[in-house]
This record gives sequence, structure tokens and C-alpha cells, in this order.
Amino acid sequence: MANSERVHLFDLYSDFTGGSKSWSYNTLKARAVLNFKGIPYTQSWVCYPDIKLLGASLGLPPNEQGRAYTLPTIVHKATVTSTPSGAMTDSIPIALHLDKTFPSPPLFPSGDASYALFVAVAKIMTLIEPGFRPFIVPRVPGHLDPRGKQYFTETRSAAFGKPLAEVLPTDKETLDKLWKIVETESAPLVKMLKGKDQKKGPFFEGEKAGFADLWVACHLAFIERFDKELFGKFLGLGNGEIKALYDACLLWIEAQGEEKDWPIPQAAS
Ligand SMILES: N[C@@H](CCC(=O)N[C@@H](CS)C(=O)NCC(=O)O)C(=O)O
Repeated sequence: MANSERVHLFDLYSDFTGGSKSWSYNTLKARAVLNFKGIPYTQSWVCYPDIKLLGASLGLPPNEQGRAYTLPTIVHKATVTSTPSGAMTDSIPIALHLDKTFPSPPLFPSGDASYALFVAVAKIMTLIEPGFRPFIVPRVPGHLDPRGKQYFTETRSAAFGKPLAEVLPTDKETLDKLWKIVETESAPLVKMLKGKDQKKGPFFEGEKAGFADLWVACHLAFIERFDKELFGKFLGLGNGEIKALYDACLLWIEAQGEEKDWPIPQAAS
């Protein structure tokens, strides 16, 4: 049976517990799709410097853009044929593959229109992100294991061009400027969620949830894990539309697969 073997999800380690353990909006995207569709899966937690070794050990080709190996990665030998190990990586291709393999419920309930909606929502999230990223990224290392913490601090300090600790905004002018970005760029999302007169339901498509909803919820969860105050401000946007969306998606964000050890050769630290 093609689908009887469980999917395995590689997620990033954190010291958060229970439904909050998964924190990266990228890995959450794959997790949310598995949970949304009720696909049985196993999971294991990976330390940052081991992601590359994991990818190589699974025979994955390096990514063409960005870092060579990234999570989320899944293994599902029964349906992934692009690698002999049954591994594939990258959150959107994973979501599309799972949607094809496990069609119900659909990630795009109105077909092409839902896909177009997702593309627009994802673009809007990239516009909002500069408003919250500086609050979150500097707080990540405090929740990683020691090797992950060192790797993350080094690589992200290099990406920001200054020590990560100096990225966290503290002065009022910067705080106001960043919040203005959030308010301005999230206004279309609030408007879309509010809808016209008769709109019912907390999702972009009313009562039908889809990938666009999960996408936003994954970003909100990322903020929630590290900055409860900022998260509260997000939930207060509009007239509670964002809060209603998050609350309705929470079960798909928080659900967990069965823990399954997947040993990875250790990188030298
Ligand atoms: N486009 C990729 C991006 C994934 C990504 O950047 N993942 C990060 C974790 S949030 C990662 O694995 N980084 C590896 C590294 O920093 O070495 C996706 O959506 O899957």
C-alpha cells in the first residue's frame, strides 16, 4: 500500500516542550500540513550543525539557493521517488507533494483560486517579516542546544552583519518604526480575513481552511514562541481577525507525530 508507511519529519531541536517544541515557521509549515491532513507521522529533532550531514546522508542534492541543506525534510519511501532514500526537502514542495499524495482535506479548497490566494498571502508575510524578525531571531539561540546555539549565533550574526545580541531593538524610535511596518503591511491580511458583509468563519476562505491560513499561523507561532508581548500585539490587530485565525489553526500547529530516533553522524563542533 503506497500510503501505509508513515512519513518521517525532521524538525529543529528546541527546549520548548509539548505542542510548542516546534518553533521554526519553516518546519512548522510541513508539520501543519501533516496535522491538517491527519497523516500519521513520526518525528525527530535535529541540531543545526547536523542538518548538512543529515541531508548528505539521505542523498539529497544541496539546495540551489540559500543554505545548502535545510529543514524541513521528510522521508516517505512509499511516495517520494526523487531520491533512493525517499527523502525530500523544502517546505513548499513538501506541502505540494503531501497534498497530491493525501488529497483530503485539500490544501487549496478552491483549486487555482486558493493557490493564487496562498501566493498573495505568502508575499504579504515577506513584507511583514522585517517588522518582527529583529525581535525573534536574537532570542532563538537561548532555546537551542549548545552546538545549535553556537552555530546559529555565528551564522545569523554574519547574516545581520553584527553580533546577534545587538540586533534586538530597544530604542523607542526603532520599536515604533518596526511596529509601523507590521501595522501597515498586515492591513491587507486583516481586510482579507474580515471579508465582505456576510463572511463567516475565521479563514481566508471563510469556513474552509487552506494552505494560506496555515502559512500565516506558522509565522504567528514562531513569534509566540519567543516574544509573547509582540505576539499579543499581533493578536490585537484589526478586530480580532488574526487571533481568530490563529486560534482556529492551533490544533494543526501543536499536534505532534510519534517520536522516533533517527541517528545522524555528529558534526565536529
Ligand atoms: N526554503 C526553505 C528554507 C528552509 C530554512 O531556511 N530552514 C532553516 C531552519 S528555519 C534551516 O534549516 N537552516 C539551516 C542552516 O541554517 O544551516 C523551506 O521553506 O523549506
